[in-house]
Amino acid sequence: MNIPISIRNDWTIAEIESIYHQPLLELVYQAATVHRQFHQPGEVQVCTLLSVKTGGCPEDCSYCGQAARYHTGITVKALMPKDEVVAIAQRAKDAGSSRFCMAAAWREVRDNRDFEQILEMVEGVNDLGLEVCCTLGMLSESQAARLQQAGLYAYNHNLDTSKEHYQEIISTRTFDDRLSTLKNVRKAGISVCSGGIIGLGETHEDRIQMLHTLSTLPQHPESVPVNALARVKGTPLADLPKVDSWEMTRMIATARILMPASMVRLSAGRAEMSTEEQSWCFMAGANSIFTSESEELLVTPNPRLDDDRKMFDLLGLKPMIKQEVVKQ
Ligand code: SAM
Ligand code: DTB
Ligand code: SF4
Repeated sequence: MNIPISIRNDWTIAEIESIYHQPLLELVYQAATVHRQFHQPGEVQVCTLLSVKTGGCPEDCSYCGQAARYHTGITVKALMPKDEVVAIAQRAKDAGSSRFCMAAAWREVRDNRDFEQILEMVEGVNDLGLEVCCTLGMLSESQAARLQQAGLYAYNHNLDTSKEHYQEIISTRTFDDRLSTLKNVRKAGISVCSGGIIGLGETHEDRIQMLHTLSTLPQHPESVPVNALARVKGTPLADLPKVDSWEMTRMIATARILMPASMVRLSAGRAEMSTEEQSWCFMAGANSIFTSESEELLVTPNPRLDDDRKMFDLLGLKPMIKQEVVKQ
């Protein structure tokens, strides 16, 4: 395969298959080469993730520890006060983070007081000079526009898996619902963050299909999180095998080649990976991670901030400085 010199939105399934199934070292070499054409390889974006509303979600996503219907023993928390969130964002900025992502265990945004509170949080975090991101479930066109007006930089909304496998994992909404929220986000001029999860019992073909959907969107998502299933006791997927880190490497490398200008985020799964295993993902083109003050992603463990600092020092990585925000 030729190394792309341009960004393509017309990838075929056959092309993606031949990239994905290459011998691993060839694949990583190719991805690392593409990575160097589009990015500074020594820079990794540090995104701080905060769960601003935890648990009690009405959806049935079978991987999720926050779905009300599974008995996962997590502590349910109502929407956090704005000042508390802004104080955490300030500390994240002081610790070197350039993006702050607020997550809520909602099916969708509703036009109510909670949404007004989220809009105030977005304004407050934006005023600190951080890139503000939210992940709140489904959004209408008008809600996306209001978030953009409040200063939202990016919106995270994952496809999770292929269209075909989606219905095995979630029954309370459809793959097309996900795509229509992404459309609303894009239309509002908000940067799109969308990726998926591996380890949900999907086939290689499902992974390829999901990457095909992402990489043939009219515009690639600016960020692509690649999550390994974080197995949560009490959820239907709790007993699936742990994702092998080479699978993460392969997925990240393929995403890097298909969407060369996007940020590819090594997301859930880092707590169960060694520094060596994570290094392969960085070599394969991952250039973004999630950190959190609580050392939990949302309800599952994430590496300690101190351990990440040591890893950055060891690998000669530095946190990426915030990109200039271009209002559209
Ligand atoms: N409720 C909103 C939604 O589903 O869009 C926003 C928060 S939700 C926790 C955000 C994303 O986190 C999900 O789409 C999924 O990709 C990821 N996620 C949730 N639980 C996970 C798990 N146990 N392992 C890996 N990724 C997970
Ligand atoms: C994403 O792609 N990964 C993050 C974020 N977007 C919101 C969430 C991962 C959740 C991992 C399991 C948990 O802690 O609940
Ligand atoms: Fe709810 Fe989001 Fe978890 Fe699904 S992934 S159960 S929508 S919090």
